[in-house]
Amino acid sequence: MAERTFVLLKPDAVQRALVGEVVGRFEHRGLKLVAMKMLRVSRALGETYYAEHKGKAFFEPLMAYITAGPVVALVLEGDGAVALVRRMMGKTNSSEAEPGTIRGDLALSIARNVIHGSDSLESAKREISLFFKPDEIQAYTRIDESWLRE
Ligand code: IDP
Ligand code: MG
Repeated sequence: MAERTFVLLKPDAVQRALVGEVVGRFEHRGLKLVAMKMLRVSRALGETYYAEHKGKAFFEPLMAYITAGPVVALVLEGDGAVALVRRMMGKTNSSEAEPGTIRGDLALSIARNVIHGSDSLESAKREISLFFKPDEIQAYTRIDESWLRE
């Protein structure tokens, strides 16, 4: 199976109408969209999802942000998907993210940075299972797949 990664378009992405722009970048790069849903992150889900940041100074603002409005969760599939999505996202601190990256083109601050993407294969597995049931992930062949690699 091709590598899978988890992406969350955060509440600012939805409010700023950036969902199509960001999903389009992944589609155009060749990553396959295999799951997508809009939902509201509850406090409980937010705490589990961001457990690694519990106790940090920005944890409470982060909880307020991530639960503030609807989000869009995605699973993307492709060769090296985890690292590729991280590179396409750019640095956490959007004011330092390179132009051409999602954060570098679409955001200005470290706190409101549009997108989350898994930072490792292990995180991807954990995050996908937090947001999706196995039967919500689609298996299909994209019509351009034979053109994406030699
Ligand atoms: P990442 O999203 O690039 O993986 P993490 O360090 O895992 O970055 O932080 C998770 C999220 O917490 C960030 O995307 C951002 O929304 C928020 N965050 C991280 N560091 C800060 C900070 O110093 N101030 C405010 N928010 C932060
Ligand atoms: Mg992270």
